[in-house]
Amino acid sequence: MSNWWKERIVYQIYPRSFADTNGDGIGDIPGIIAHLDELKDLGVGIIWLSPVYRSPGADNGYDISDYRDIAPEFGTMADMDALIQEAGKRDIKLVMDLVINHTSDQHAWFQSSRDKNSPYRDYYIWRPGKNGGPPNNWTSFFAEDCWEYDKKSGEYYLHLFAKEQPDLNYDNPQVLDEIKGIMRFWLHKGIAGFRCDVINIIYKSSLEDGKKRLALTGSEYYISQPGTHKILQELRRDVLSQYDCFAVGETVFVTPQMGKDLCDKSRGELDMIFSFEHMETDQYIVKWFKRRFHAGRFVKTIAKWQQALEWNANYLENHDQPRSVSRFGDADKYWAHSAKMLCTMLMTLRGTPYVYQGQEIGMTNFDYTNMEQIQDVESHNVNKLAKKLHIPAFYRWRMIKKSSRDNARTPMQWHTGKNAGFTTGKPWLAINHNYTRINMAAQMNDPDSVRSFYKTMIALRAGNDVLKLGSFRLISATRRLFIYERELDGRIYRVILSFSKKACKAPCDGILLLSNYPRDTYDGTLSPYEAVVVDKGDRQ
Ligand code: TEU
Ligand code: CA
Repeated sequence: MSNWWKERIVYQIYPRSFADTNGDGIGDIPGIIAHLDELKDLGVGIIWLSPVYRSPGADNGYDISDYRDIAPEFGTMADMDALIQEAGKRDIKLVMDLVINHTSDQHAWFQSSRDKNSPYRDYYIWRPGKNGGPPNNWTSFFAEDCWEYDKKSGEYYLHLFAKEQPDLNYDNPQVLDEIKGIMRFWLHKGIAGFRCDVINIIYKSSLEDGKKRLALTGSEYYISQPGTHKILQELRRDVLSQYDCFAVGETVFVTPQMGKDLCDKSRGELDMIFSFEHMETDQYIVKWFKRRFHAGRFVKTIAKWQQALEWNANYLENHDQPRSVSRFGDADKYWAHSAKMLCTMLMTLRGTPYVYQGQEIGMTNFDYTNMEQIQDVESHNVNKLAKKLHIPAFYRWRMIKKSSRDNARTPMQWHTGKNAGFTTGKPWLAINHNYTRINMAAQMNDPDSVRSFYKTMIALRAGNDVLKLGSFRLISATRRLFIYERELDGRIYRVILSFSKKACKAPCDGILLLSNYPRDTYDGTLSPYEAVVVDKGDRQ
């Protein structure tokens, strides 16, 4: 089987915010089908679809109540089958989100497990309280306690995310059998793999008290445990290896060594992982305490992962992160140039590039002014917690505005018409007012647009083995410049990226392959946020 997932680029769709076809204000599967031609035109080879399974939506689909059904707001199973088929016709593969650390509390398994005598009791992690409180001192990802007391059973259940997301118990072999069945169900339908949600924390090796931490007390007992490796090997052996598919893991708090282990070919666990270290370079410990973006810290971290892993899942955005142009570029004066520079980096690093919906038109962070406009459960929990800690309202809003996941979840900006063309109804989450300036229609036919640049870069990578398969060599990573080379069979390309608002010097001989400014040759001086790729020819 070929490694087609190394050759293609992935486009992530967050269905709720993509395109609404029935006027209920929520994006849906028919909306995705309606835009497949645009994705094909962009050069997309794989779609990663954020969850569309049946779900009460406490965490926008990351709380699944039926893994074999589609949430009615997104459509029907017939719509889903049509999507797989229509994408297939265009040679676009579909990857589903596999959320198996937890289910929804509305899942039939969980509802049944609330009864102590149920055969499903052991599907989840139930424990009696200790000294009148929860079973241990762990804390959750979403700024809550991670144990919820259930009156009906007189015990607590573990939830590392929201209380509507109880964690599954992987000490019970039946749970893994269920997961295998679900995976086969979707692979049979013709999907091409999975993006595995928080996959490196699924196995909990102990439930004792953890070392007190500012965030995630208890995490030493669940981050990348041997039990998780065992599960992943079993899923590969019994399921993934039977299909032409790939698995990318979302892995939190991974070190390069953990990443290497998870992607080690001889162990056969995952094909690649999303790591987070580069996304954490503009924060202190937790993302709510943002520090000033420092390009040097950022690109040094990217280079470190490029060097450590044989193959990376490269990304600058997803549905949990603020928009990259607002965060790592300049959303004002150099909006287009910095968006194109970031695109150049994404498409020329070694690994599979992931583009998040809207990134290809340079969508920016939201322009909200208050908490009422926010939908995300995580933001609301953090607000509640900060309020309890007597943090003043203006400061809470400042924290949330910068880091809220809703920054990336505002609806797609398709054109200048009503609601940016996203819906004819009331959008579930407010649309950014800048849609009259930043939208797909305006960029589709403008050869100088951010989207056209993405299209060019994707095509360049697709037809170029040096960019696809060449080795990575770091030349320099400073607060202004990120310079590296890709080499294959002696052919060398040098990529020079400026993160500076001023002109910078970086001499290099060779033939200019491309720049995000209009120029025919490279004279060694970069304009603000300029990106150039220089073909240095064959090594002598
Ligand atoms: O995210 C896991 C995760 O750890 C974070 O990125 C998290 O969303 C949070 O922002 C930390 O501050 C995955 C999904 O991508 C996310 O949407 C889900 O909410 C979460 O798992 C639970 O399923
Ligand atoms: Ca809809």
